[in-house]
Amino acid sequence: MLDRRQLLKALGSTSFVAGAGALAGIPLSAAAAEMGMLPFANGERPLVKYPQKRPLLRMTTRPPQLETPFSVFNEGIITPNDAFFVRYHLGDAPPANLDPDTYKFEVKGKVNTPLTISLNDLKTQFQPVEIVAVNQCSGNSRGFFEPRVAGGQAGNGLMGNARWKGVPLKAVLDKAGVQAGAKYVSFDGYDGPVMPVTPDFAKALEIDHALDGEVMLAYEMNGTDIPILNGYPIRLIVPGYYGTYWVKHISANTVLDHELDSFWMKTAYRIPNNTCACVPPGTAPKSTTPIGKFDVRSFITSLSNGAKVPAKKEVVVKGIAFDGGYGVTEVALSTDGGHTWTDAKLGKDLGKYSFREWQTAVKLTPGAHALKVRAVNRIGQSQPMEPLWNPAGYMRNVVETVNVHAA
Ligand SMILES: Nc1nc2c(c(=O)[nH]1)N[C@H]1C(S)=C(S)[C@@H](COP(=O)(O)O)O[C@H]1N2
Ligand SMILES: [Mo]
Repeated sequence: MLDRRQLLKALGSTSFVAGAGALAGIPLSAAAAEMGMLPFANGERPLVKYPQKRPLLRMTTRPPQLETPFSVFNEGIITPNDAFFVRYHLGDAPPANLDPDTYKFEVKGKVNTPLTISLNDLKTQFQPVEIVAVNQCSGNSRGFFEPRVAGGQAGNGLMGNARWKGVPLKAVLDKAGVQAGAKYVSFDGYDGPVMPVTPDFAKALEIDHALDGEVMLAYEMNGTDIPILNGYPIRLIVPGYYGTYWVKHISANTVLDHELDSFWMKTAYRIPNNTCACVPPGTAPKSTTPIGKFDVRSFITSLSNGAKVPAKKEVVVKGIAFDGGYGVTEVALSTDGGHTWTDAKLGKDLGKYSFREWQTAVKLTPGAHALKVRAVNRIGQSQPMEPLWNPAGYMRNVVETVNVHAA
């Protein structure tokens, strides 16, 4: 096993691959030889093994950005830490010097008592809570956009579901004493840009959201330390909201009496300001608003496109569904391209922010079948049959199709 300090050193070095490759037991160059294929033009990605990770589909090298191979989602509804996707914006990530003994973050701004909290303080001075919640990048599935759009060309693997343990942000803010007139809380992490002109990554939530008791400063993921690449030692959990708000390696929480004037709030991560968050393909929205909660999604995980299945025999089809936290109440499967639908059986409920497993048995006549899956949540939101489009390639949630051949 690698020592944590060695890992931190390797991950923090500017030449990540060289640094990590120098560590004993990580056959980086050998693992990188294998290729994965995402189902769109230019979808070839090397499967690369990073520290604390199994081989994942590498999107970029600096910063490391890794996509989860889709087959992982058929292994169970909790995504293992070593398979969880990795997304960063800035070249200098992950940060160096994440020493658990000296790590601390600040609580400042419009508070009565500014605080500096160490990792040990967070673990020992507050009551811990747990929640199972999906983290999904706004640009998950961007590679499927037609016409194509700029940004990380991801398949469906920029999502994952984990059990997070930590302290409600509310408990920490209450201890500092939020002052009257507070409107937002902004979050900063220890990673930074390589060039001073690049805007640092910072995000903000409205004060009521930050104080809802669910937003969490997490220090454990699936019963163990959060992997370095997923925000060690402390990251923000914003259940139901896109990953952009889930700031990693938290360095400061700042209570503001005004909107955060950051590139990452004002320019990036905005969606068309309408109910579908969409515009006609190739056009620009008239006005935009910050991205918020997940829309409803569902996937078949047990069969992949082009699969051969036995005809006239029961085949169990299974998959996952999730939404922005109202809870999935219904999943239906079609074996005839969406003409008729059969309700699937929902699996164990790990909470309204978790993946929900579903399954149903089908019998197929010999020949080609387009299997489609569609979920509905507690407030009746569902998925469109045709993909919606927006210029940033966010929030894809079309009814997915898996083409199989029964014989
Ligand atoms: N410090 C920091 N936190 C960050 C980011 C970042 O670049 N720096 N990217 C965000 C984005 S856009 C996403 S989708 C999630 C991804 O979380 P993961 O890498 O643990 O999967 O982290 C978020 N938190
Ligand atoms: Mo993201």
